Amino acid sequence: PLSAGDKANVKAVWDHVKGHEEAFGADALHRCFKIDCQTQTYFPGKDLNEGSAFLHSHGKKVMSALTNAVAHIDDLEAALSKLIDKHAHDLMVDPANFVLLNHHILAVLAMHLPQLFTPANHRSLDKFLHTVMRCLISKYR
Ligand code: ZNH
Repeated sequence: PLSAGDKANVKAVWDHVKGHEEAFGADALHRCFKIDCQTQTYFPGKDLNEGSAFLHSHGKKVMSALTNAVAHIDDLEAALSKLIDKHAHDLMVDPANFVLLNHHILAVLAMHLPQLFTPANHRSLDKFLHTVMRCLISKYR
């Protein structure tokens, strides 16, 4: 579980993510599709090339969902409830793909916010993304 210190670390980093959801999200998705090609299979017919309108709009949605999760970090299940249902019932994304995307989100944060990417913040961000993933897959069966 996230400690009070983890929550403070995540909030401190996310203050610097706010306003960059689209750019950071597009970068993370681009890396995910390029490096872990199997994740592309969930997006048939979408333009997944660097800089595409889809990468930007979907990247913004994913990162903005995380911004909202950080704002409600004490009540993640409520904050994510719509997305929990959508991922469990409509999308059925294999949990392994969340691990992959989380990794690329961390890489993007490390590159864009290097001074904030201390070992302690890295660990808290990793725990946070893992907790979000656990939530999003909690209704799978
Ligand atoms: Zn997901 C969708 C978030 C992961 C796949 N997503 C989505 C959305 C959001 C999200 C916000 C939108 C919704 C609406 O519109 O309603 N995701 C998210 C997050 C995460 C995720 C936060 C983590 C962190 N996903 C994921 C993965 C995958 C996915 C990993 C695979 C690979 N999603 C998806 C899809 C979709 C989504 C397919 C749909 C899209 C379209 O159609 O547009």
